[in-house]
Amino acid sequence: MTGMTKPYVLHYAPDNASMIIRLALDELDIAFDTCLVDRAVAAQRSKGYRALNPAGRIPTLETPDGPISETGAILLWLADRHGGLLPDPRDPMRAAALNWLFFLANTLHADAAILFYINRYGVETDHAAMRDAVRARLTAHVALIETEARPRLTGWLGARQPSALDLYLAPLLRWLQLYPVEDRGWFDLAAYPGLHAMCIALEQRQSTDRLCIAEGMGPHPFSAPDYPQPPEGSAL
Ligand SMILES: N[C@@H](CCC(=O)N[C@@H](CS)C(=O)NCC(=O)O)C(=O)O
Repeated sequence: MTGMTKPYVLHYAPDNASMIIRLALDELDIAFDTCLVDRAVAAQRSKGYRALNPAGRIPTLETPDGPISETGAILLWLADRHGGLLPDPRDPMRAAALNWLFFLANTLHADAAILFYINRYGVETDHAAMRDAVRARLTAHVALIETEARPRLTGWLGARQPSALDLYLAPLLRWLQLYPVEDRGWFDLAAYPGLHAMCIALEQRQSTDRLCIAEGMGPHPFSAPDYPQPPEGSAL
């Protein structure tokens, strides 16, 4: 019905972690509204936004149960509420899926954020060494996902129907190829054939097509990404 507010509102910025939640909502066929967080004016730190998410990070999803932030938590909540994105609590695959979901959230994503926001970590004279160390950590994390997680996650990583793990991982792999802008090119997705194939498979989904239109991304946002040209807002 026109004019009615939808129960879900995704606070987003183009090419930010909110794209993971956009994909998840779309894959679950859940109607949602979006509200741009204008990073050009640091709206993520505004009083209004912090009332929803005191940490001042993107995304936040407004739900009938209140606002939720933290990408992994939102994915888990959506899976529990709507099904499909993760194995059910009694499914034997649940253990491995949660293991690697938390690895994505608190290890791969967290370390990637150090590279993306290095100016927030210590003095500039230390940054070159830090970058090298973080790149080595990220390489090891991705290699572990390729060699250890994939075989343990049959049906839940790179399967025909994308899971929360695919939807979280593909954007992370995108960003490793693009950000920080001055560091582009160090990360080679083709070195991880299973993850490369997972990215290509996700690019066949209509959810990815709709994401690319909404956030101004090119035709291969995960396997051969380029910087977005969003219709509104800015990625950085
Ligand atoms: N732990 C948070 C991190 C989210 C995050 O890093 N968001 C970035 C955009 S991708 C952000 O808010 N950046 C703006 C800022 O830190 O000021 C999560 O998992 O959702």
